[in-house]
Amino acid sequence: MTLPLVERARDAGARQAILAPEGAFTYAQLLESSARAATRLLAGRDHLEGARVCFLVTPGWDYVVTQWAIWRAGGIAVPMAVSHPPAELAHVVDDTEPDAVVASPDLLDRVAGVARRRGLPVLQTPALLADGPVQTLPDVDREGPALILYTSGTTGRPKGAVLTHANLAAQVSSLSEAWGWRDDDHILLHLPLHHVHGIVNVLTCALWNGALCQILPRFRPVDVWERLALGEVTLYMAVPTVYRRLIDAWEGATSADRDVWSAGAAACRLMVSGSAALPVPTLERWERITGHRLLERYGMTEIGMALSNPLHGERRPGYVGTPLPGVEVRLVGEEGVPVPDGLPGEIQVRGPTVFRGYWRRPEETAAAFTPDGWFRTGDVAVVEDGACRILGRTSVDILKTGGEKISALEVEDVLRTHPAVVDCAVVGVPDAHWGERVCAAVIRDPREALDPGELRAFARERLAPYKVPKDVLLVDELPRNAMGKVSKPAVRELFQEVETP
Ligand code: MLC
Ligand code: AMP
Repeated sequence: MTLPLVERARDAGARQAILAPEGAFTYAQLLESSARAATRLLAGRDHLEGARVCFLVTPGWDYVVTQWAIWRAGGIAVPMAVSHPPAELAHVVDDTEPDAVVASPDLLDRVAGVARRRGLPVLQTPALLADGPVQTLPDVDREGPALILYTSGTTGRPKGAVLTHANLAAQVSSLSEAWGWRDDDHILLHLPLHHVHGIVNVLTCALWNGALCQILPRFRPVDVWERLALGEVTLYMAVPTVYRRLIDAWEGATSADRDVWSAGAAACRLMVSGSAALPVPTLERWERITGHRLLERYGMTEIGMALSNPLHGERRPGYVGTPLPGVEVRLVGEEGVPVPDGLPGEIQVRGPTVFRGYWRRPEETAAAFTPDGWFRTGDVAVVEDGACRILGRTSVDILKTGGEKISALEVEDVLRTHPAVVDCAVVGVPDAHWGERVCAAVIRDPREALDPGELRAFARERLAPYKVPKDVLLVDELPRNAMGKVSKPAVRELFQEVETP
């Protein structure tokens, strides 16, 4: 059958869909261009039959057309991060075993090597989007996989979370209802387009609703303020670090700019924060500057969004609200039974928004669910006066920095491959700017020289930039508990805590 997203785009026809560095485009143009690109991807076949297509494309029109083309051809879209070095991209390509790789010309170098080693064709976006014939496109199974998003877990390298078309439809329907999406909405998008936040909450929600999505290729605070200042943007969504940077930029601006920026932002109908805990001082400063009380919500790659403060009604600072429409949420204690209000429990989620499983990892998928089908998030929360407050995570080895999830163990594994590193421990240290700052305590081989800057450069070649420890401390030994296990809380104390001003 035709995907509901595509059906709905037909209804939106002449409306503007995308405003991007490449220009302004209607829904009709999106349908036409993605049909042409789908035909190219099919290369004479009737259906991609769930073949993976990895794409490394600069956020903008080309990105959207590529993603829709993969879906319309019956493939699984695997968006890759434009900030990642070749080693991280190679992991995604090796793990998904795609049929083809699509790349923007200026990003081609990063994936050309792995594609060549695997004998994969690389299509560049100008060729993919060029004029050409359109064939009859296949029926796409709504229950079939649509998207693989890579996410860090406690063990090993990042895993691919498989979301079906039905998952995506359930997620966008839920958010559309909860946040009152309309076809005259206009949203600004600068979040990375390899995560659920940017892809689902912003881009796909906009296109599902016949709204306009304005894409900035990267985040620059002044660019965002200048767009908001025009008073045309109705919706804005970002992570707490972004709000913090926007506040800093506003505070550094002239009073004339401040007035125009604040007035424009006030014209927005809704501003949302998520992907990490929103510090109450950030919420309060943003409210003073723009008049908006940020709507904080809670989600995860594997489940989309689960909890949200209300569109209308009280948004309590420090709380993430109540379950979204169609999402079942419960808090479960250590004994595996739901806890009453007021007691902490792990957030578990069930329903049509929850992903199908990790790509080709049946054991990890099985371990992520309870026997009766609830997804274990690993986040701990408490219900107080009817709303959820997030207390933390069950694992000290999962960090969040600037909205990006990181496995401390993955970073440690990479650091240990450096010839001068005997052992190390990676921790997240509370940080006013990043939420948590990635820090590494390292034991050096006394026979080898090791400069922290050089170790960071070593890590930068192998890991996404946000995984590279910001602070590296050389130590003689790592603090251990009575069992001889490294004590992460004690490691954290080795790093000076940065005070929130
Ligand atoms: C960049 N850097 C980071 C970082 N992003 N360091 C720690 N954490 C991050 N998130 C590093 C860069 O490598 C660089 O290091 C230095 O910080 C400055 O880089 P920058 O170029 O100025 O950063 P910028 O591009 O502005 O990125 C910051 C950011 C970005 C906050 C805008 O990280 C971002 O867009 N984050 C959002 C991620 C997101 O969408 N998460 C949603 C996941 S889904 P150096 O050493 O070179 O100076 C999810 C589910 C849900 O969580 O609920 O939504
Ligand atoms: P990811 O795996 O990148 O999708 O990140 C999901 C994680 O982000 C969740 O498991 C939470 O730990 C965290 N998170 C998302 N939203 C919030 C929020 N509003 N408050 C606190 N943590 C959040």
